[in-house]
Amino acid sequence: MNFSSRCQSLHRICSQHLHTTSITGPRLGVLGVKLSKGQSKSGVDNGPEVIRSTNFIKTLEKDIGNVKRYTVTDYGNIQAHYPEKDLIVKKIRNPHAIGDTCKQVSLKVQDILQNGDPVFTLGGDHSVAIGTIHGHAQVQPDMCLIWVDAHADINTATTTNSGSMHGMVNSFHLHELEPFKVDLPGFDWIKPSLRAKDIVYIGLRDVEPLERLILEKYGIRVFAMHDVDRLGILEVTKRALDVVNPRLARPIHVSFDIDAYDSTVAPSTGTSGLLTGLDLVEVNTAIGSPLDQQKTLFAANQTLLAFCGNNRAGNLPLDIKQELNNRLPPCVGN
Ligand SMILES: [Mn+2]
Repeated sequence: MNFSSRCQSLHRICSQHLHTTSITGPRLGVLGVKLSKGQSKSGVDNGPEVIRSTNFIKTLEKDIGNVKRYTVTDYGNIQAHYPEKDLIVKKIRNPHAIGDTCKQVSLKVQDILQNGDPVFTLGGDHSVAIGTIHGHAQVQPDMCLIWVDAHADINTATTTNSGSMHGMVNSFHLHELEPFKVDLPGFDWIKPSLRAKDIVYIGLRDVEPLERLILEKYGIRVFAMHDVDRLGILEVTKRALDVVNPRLARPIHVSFDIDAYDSTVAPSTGTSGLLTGLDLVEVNTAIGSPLDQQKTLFAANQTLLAFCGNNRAGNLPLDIKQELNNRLPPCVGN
């Protein structure tokens, strides 16, 4: 099974627990965030454009067979706000820019959710999730977080080696790490909104020693890449949901770093109705050969569609009963 059909299986499992059918189909809000200073490479701020260029919105609105056609609202982009002189505080780079931008992101995510649309946020680097998750939690305080990534992104301002804020996102969200908070310019607005039990990781394969310490000390559950290899992504996803959302009663935020994909394994997850926030981040087509770029964009496109229930093995037509009755001969031998 390819990763996309695995997502589809999960979508189906979750759909059985929910009433999902409606004539107009589900709604979806798309938001781009052109933020790149949470890490050091340029190009990732073009993520929203290049991901949109894969036409996933058009596909969701028109082409996915029996998966209900989505009503998509594109809320445009949030431009990063870069103060003229940013500070390096305790070796943290560009905190002011990231703090100010993520505040805008949080407020926009709140607006969109209150408008009734789940939010798919296109990064930008992973620091955008400081804003998306905060915003999501303000509107749906009982949400849980599934973090799909090669990295844990849970460094605090004191444990970080690189000083890059895309590796510190979850330390802003966890109550347990509040005592380690360092005052950074641009971050006076943020308060933790999750507990360690509300977050689960999938796909880790590059975790720093002090991050490992944080994960173990607070009992944060991790399904590393070797668990995905051993158990398969569908089983891992079921178990991960069982950790944070055993009755499938809580809204879900998935934060998906494209670097979770490696050459052999492509983890993903998907639900219907419960998934009210998704980030797709770190897509940087300024890196790699044209073929690398094409592959990355294809992965980005298929990931977004899979989270909406698309199956690369094919989707049955809309209104399947009528189609079968009208167009197909009866099945012989039954
Ligand atoms: Mn990340």
